[in-house]
This record gives sequence, structure tokens and C-alpha cells, in this order.
Amino acid sequence: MSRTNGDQGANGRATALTRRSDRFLAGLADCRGVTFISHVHPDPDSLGSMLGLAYLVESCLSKRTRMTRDGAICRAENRMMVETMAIELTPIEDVVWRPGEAVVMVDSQPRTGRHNIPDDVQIYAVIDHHQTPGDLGGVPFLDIRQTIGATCSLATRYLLEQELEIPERIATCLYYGIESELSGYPREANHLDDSALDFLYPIANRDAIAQIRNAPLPETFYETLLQALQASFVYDELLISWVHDLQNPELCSQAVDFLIRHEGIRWALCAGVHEDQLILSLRSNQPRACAGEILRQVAARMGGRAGGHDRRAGGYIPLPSASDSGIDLVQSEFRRRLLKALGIEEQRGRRLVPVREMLQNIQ
Ligand SMILES: [Mn+2]
Repeated sequence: MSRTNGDQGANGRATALTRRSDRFLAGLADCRGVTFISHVHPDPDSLGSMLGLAYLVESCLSKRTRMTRDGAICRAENRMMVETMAIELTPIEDVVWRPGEAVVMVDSQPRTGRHNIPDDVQIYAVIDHHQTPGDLGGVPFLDIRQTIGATCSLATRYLLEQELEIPERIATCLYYGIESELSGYPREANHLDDSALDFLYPIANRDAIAQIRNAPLPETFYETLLQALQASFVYDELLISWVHDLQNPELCSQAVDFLIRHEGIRWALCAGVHEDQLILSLRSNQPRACAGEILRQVAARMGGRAGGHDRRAGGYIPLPSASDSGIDLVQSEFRRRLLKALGIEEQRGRRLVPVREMLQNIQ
């Protein structure tokens, strides 16, 4: 059976349900309610697509929905989005999984990263755009489009197909989800992303978007940045930053978003020690760089997990020991493997900020 085209009827003719949103809703007709799940530390694309699809299900089927949160939301902009948009999220560990309830996974795929859901929970649908392939066996409804910039663009498409009026709050979240996911490169995105942005912008609350974009940053952000700058090394076109004490896992992505702006490089990686993991965040400033796939392969060979998109990827490697020498070993093996994966010759890194300058500055 084709999952991406219209379902074929028994006599070979296409049935009436050729639009994805129709088929998505048809499969939910008999359920008692819908629970939305996503990846750990949900980002604006996860939050916006859960919100948009929950609105679709509530409006078209009058069914109860709930959205979940797996892990904390730490990034300042993402916290501001949840706060200003009053997004209600049930922590995944508090969810009671009831029979007859449908589970929809957005912006992620089963077994590609850390998902804290019981193994026996059946997933009805996966709606996503990641390159990282998941374990999709037995999932009745799939809409995975790797060429699309944001899952929010797919959710917007479903709402438009059903000719629903999109309320300001939903439009704001979908818009910010797409905008933040494209990281300022709308021209590389699919026409679906572009047309979703055009459609949503006049409806969205621009003041709220400005407030989210400019969310106040906690002191830990600056501490992380200082640590990252003090331990940044340049290897040809790659900059690697080590953070030895990462207060929260999302700070790596914030630091690397700043580091990738360095004029001489094509790749930036920030790796931070958080609890018993080395948290990884990779960026490229090159189109079609396959950052997600590269980081996935490197992390997988070291017992970790990673995934993402062309320019942006994240993941982790478990740390077998909390000792400095144990962490050093993992870091140097990871560095060696990453250099190899990017085709960069093994070399001694050049410090971004020389030690002499660091010492002079603290006097
Ligand atoms: Mn996404």
C-alpha cells in the first residue's frame, strides 16, 4: 500500500481520501482522544506542530487532545514561547496511557533519539521532516518529508487543506516554529515552508514573536559562552568548543549558534559535559551539508545518538566515567572521528583565544 499517495480502493481506483489531512483525520475517527509526543527538550517546531495538529483534531473531530513535554524546556526563547503562548504540556512521565487513545509523534521518529515512552505504546502517526530514519514498522499513518524545512509547515498545510481559520495564537506558534527551524535561510527551504510563512505572517502576533526572539538570557548562558570561548580550537574549517560543566543541555546549541558565525569556518561543534553525557551540537554554514547524518554516524559508533538536518544537528554520547581522564578520552576519540568524518586532516588545533590573552585579561 502506498502511504504517500492516495489510498487505493479494492477495485484499484483511488478512494476519495487523497489529501493527507483527510487520511490523518479518518484514522482518528474512532479514538477516544489524541496524545501528541515529540523529541526530548521540545523546540519551537515541536511545540508549534503539536499545537497546530491538536487544533486540527479538536476542530474537525471534536476530540480531546493533550500535548506532552519530554525533558525540560531550557532555551530562553523556547521557555518564553511556552509562557507567552500559554502552551499547556503534560510531562511525559505523568502521562497515563489509556486504551483507545491515539498517539501522534511529531518532529521526531521512533527510536531515533531518547523517547521516554513505554515500549507497548502504539503510535498511530509520525509527522516529521528529519533526515534521521526511525523505526516506522507498524505505524499506520506516515508523513515524512525530508525536503521540508519545518514540521510546522506540514501542520499548517493540514489546517489549510481543511479550510480552517487559524487563530492568532496558533498562527504565531506555527510561524515561530518555522522561522526558528529555518535559522534565517528561508530561500533554501521548500516552497511549502515559504508559502506557510507568507500565509501565517499577517495572522501572527508580531509583538509576541519579537518578545520570544529577544527573550532575556540567563547568566548560565554567558558562563557557558565564556567556557566555550576559552576552550575553542580551530581545525581548518572546523571549530570545536568544549564546555566542561554544562548547566543545561540546550546551552550547547545556543553557544554553537554564535560560534558558527566565525568568518573563517564552515563547521562548528559545541560539546558539553552534562550529568553522564557528552551533549553535542553541530552547525554548518554550508547548504546541504548533511550535518544530521554526519553527527548520527559519529555518535552511533561511540554508543550515542544524534540526528538533525543539513545545517543543524544535535545528540549525545554516554560518558562511561565522570573522571577528568575518562572524559578526556571520550573527547579525543570523538574529535578524531569527527575530523575524519568531515575529511579534515588530523592536526593540533589552534586556540581561538590564546592562553596568554586569557591570562592577561583576568588581571
Ligand atoms: Mn523540526
